[in-house]
Amino acid sequence: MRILVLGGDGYLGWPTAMYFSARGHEVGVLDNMVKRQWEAEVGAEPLFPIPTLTRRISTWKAETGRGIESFVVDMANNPRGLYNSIERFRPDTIVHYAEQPSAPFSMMNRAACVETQANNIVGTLNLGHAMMSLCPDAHLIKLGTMGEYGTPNIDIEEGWLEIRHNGRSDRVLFPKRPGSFYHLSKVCDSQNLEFMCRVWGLRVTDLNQGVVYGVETEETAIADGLRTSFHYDAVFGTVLNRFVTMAAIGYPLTVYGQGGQTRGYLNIRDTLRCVELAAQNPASTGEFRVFNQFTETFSVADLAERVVRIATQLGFKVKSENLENPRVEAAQHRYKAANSALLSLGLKPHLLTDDLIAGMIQSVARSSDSIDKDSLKPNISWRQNRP
Ligand code: USQ
Repeated sequence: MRILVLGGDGYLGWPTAMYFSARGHEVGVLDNMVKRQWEAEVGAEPLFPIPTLTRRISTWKAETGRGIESFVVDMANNPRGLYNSIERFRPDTIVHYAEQPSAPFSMMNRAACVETQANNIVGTLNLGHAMMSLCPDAHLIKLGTMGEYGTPNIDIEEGWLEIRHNGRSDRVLFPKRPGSFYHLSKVCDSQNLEFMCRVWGLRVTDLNQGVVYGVETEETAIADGLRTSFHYDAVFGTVLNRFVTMAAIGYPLTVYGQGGQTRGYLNIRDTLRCVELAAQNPASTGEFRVFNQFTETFSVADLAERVVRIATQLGFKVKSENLENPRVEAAQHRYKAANSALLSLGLKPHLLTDDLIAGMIQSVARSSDSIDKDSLKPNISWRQNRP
């Protein structure tokens, strides 16, 4: 396949690019590097220093002999650049991660909210138009989020819902109730892409992904210079990555509220396999297909309890603390979400074992000197409204 990875400099984009390259596909990456700027704006530093994209691509070439083509383009603000890149690379598969990925960032203030939605929604609109003009048969694999659904009081299906109303039935997009301006941007993307499939006949797989954890993939382990950005700060770090970091330095684990929030989770290695499964089994012409991409569900309190127990066994001194929840989210709720589509395509999940948590804590502990404790404290409230 000729695979173009949009957002190829990011936490998931870079490992995805290497994963496909290692398996003999022609890979291109496109990124505008703005994530590094957003990180600088909020004072977030990844746990390990991350070389530039160009440097990582040359390390990859030196280690494996395989090339990755790169395009530095802002998809939202430079549609011409996007069209040119697609015209030059001629992808048959496009994997789209090129979005602002943090819920807290999107809730920080008006400017960050607008930037999140403009970047994500306009970028995706530009992409759909470029595909329609230049490669209408290519398969788009779009990273959505389980957070599009929110926490409804009914079972969550994979994107679509059969409904009966006043004696009639129909199949509609599952009703969405997202929990941040970021999650809401992905809902808009889903609606726009479904429209493009229905009206233009594009082929799209929307991967509604849960919370990703993990530091290492087969390819990042090849050399230090190939590592991906691991964030633990309160803006860009996801909850389990944060908890293992806190455990590694004896910082009380920051459980928001009582920790009753349940979410779907998956290992970063499974993210790559899920994207591969979607690419190998593309959506049909005109199909807007949705897969729920997570392997297990946990409450925040369960995760904190496990990390504290395992860290204590390893000899770390650690506890968890219940903070007033800076977010507006249900404290206790139902969470029953379908996730059978990727399993039936052959996904063999890497489940969250105690050994894996122990390995993550030990791996982070090796870099504990560079952890910035101040960035662990949550300081963005969902209730604020700053200009
Ligand atoms: N939480 C804590 N303590 C923390 C951090 C988070 O209790 O220190 C709680 C949050 O309140 C939330 C849960 O943990 O209930 C998950 O938070 P998160 O920051 O790990 O994940 P979230 O904001 O939902 O976003 C992350 C990624 C996003 C992706 C999403 C998948 O940043 O890109 O779309 O996970 S999902 O959650 O399924 O929507």
